[in-house]
Amino acid sequence: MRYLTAGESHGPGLAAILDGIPAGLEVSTDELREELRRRRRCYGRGARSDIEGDEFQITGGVHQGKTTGAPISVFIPNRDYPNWVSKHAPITAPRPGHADLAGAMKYGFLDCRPVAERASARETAARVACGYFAKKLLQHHGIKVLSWVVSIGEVDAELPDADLRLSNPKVAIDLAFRAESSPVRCPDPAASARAVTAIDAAAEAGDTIGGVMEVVAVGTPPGLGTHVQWDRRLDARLAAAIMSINGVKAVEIGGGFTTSRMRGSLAHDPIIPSGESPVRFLRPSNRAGGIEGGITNGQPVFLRAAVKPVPTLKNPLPSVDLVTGEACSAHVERSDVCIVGSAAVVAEAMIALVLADALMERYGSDVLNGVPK
Ligand code: EPS
Repeated sequence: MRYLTAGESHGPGLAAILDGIPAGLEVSTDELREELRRRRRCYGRGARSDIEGDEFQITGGVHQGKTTGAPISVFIPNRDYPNWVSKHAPITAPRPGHADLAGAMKYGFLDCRPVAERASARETAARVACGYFAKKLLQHHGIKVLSWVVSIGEVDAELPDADLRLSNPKVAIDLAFRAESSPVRCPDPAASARAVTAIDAAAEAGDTIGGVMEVVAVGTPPGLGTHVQWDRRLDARLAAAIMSINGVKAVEIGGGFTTSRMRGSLAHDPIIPSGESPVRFLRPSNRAGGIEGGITNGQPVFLRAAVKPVPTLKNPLPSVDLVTGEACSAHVERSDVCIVGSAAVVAEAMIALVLADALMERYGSDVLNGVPK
């Protein structure tokens, strides 16, 4: 399975092509619309999320509500485009933390606008569109990808113990369910309210705020990914997929950094016979995050990721004007104050795309029934 996106933040729109979804998968435009809405709607997003409706056109690969096996193509027009067509809005004062400066140096621009336009997290709408089809394929095989936010700035949610979140699918399903009704995708209502206050305070100060999210795939069969080559290890592929999300600066799998402080006898998940014949294996904990040796082991696949604060600041940091070489303040424009909840929805899409790819690698077929249940 492979996919590409194209398009700029304020250009005519975003395009995505997803290749490798088998024929016969039932899909629905209402469900895809809802996925795009989940990404767009999150407290802390800027005015742009009110402008964009993320209406889309499916222009290939789906016929009468079912995939055909051909590449799926989706186009998401930008409603804000007409307001930018005649606007010449150069960015000559790169924003620290943004792609502006690194991109300008790489491509030899004195105006960072072309970099900023493509580096914009607007692009993640196209990834969520691709992720929808991957999620549907996984769902067909009993796999669900879920997410929630555990902290915004210094506001920590009170959640069930990490060991339970890692290993118990019911706990994960409940947390993700509760996250759906939070404005910041945080399952703890009290922390959610404090996060909203923290976002308002950051906005008031012309500042921005980051956070931490968790993503889990429940129902994952054993045997996805492999230890035999570094780039086919599933943990490497999942980490790369999450790290590619705009603003993500750290990824952990399972117990992650916490296990580094434990002795091996506590860090690893014992293997216990189930008492059934043929024997099945019980794992009383899941600090491995569902992956050992780069291969899924049948436990929930669990990731945690840190999202940095958005680099566009109303109260800007020092910068240098690329044209004059003089010290100045970084470029200021309309942006988001907090994107963590939206990033969690994008993370679901990215994880779904990696898992669907790995599932097709192992059991792939032109048609849906190629994968044993
Ligand atoms: C973004 C800046 C904002 C966000 C945009 C990402 O756009 P604008 O500068 O037009 O206000 O709204 O995100 C989206 C439009 C989206 O759909 O996620 C940025 O600089 O990354």
